[in-house]
Amino acid sequence: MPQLTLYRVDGASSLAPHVLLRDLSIPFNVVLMKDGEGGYEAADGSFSNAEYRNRVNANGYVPILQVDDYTISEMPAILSFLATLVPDRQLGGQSLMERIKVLEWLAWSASQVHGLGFMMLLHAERFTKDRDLSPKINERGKQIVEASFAQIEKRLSSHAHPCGEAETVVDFNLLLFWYWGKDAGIANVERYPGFGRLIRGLEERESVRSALSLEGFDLSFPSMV
Ligand SMILES: N[C@@H](CCC(=O)N[C@@H](CS)C(=O)NCC(=O)O)C(=O)O
Repeated sequence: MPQLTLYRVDGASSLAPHVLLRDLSIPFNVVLMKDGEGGYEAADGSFSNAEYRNRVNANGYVPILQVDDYTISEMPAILSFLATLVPDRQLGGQSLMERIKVLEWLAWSASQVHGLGFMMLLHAERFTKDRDLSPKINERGKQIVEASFAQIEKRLSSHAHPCGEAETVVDFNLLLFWYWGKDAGIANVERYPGFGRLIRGLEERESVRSALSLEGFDLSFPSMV
C-alpha cells in the first residue's frame, strides 16, 4: 500500500475522500487546513496559502491526495484512484459500461453539481467581484442544485445506487452533496426519499459516522445509532 496523505478542511469537499478512505479501512495521514488569508492554509500554521499553492496545488484547493511522491488533485481523479486500492470492492465499476457510468457521474458531479450549482450557491465570489450580483448568483446556484437533486432522485427511484445496483465511488461524491444540501435547507428525506435511502445506508456505517462527526456534520438519521 502506498503512503497516503489527504489535505482536507472540515466541511469542505474533501469530506468525500475522507469518508471513503475510512470506509476502505486504508491507513492515511491528514494535513488539516483552515481558511486563512488568501485561501486555505495549514491549520497548525506550518505553511501559508502561498506556500500551499507553490508546493502542493497551484489552485489552492482541497482535496489533495498525496500518494508517495505523486500529488493527485480533482475529485474524479482522487476517488477513481482510491477505488483501485481495494479492488475487491469494485467501487470503480465492474464491467466496461459500469466504469464508463462511474466516469459520467463523476464528471457531472464535479462540473455541474459542485463547480456550478454549489459554487454559485455558496461562493458567488468565484463568479463575480461585484458583491451586488451575489444574491442573484446564489439564487441561480440553488436552482441548479435543486435540479441536480431532482436528477439524482429520479435515478435512485429505480436503482439502488447512482451507477446501477452496486455501490461505487459516486455514492461517496453524492454523500457530500447531501450534507451540503442539508446545511443549505435543500436536502430532506420527504422531498428526496431515494437519495435519503442512499444516505441512510451510508450512515449505518461507523466509518461514515466517524468522518461526519469529526467534520462537524449532523447525522440525517440519528435515531439509527
Ligand atoms: N475542481 C476541484 C474543486 C475543489 C474545490 O472547489 N475545493 C474547494 C473546497 S470545497 C476549495 O478548495 N476552495 C478554496 C478556494 O477556493 O480557495 C475538485 O474537483 O476537487
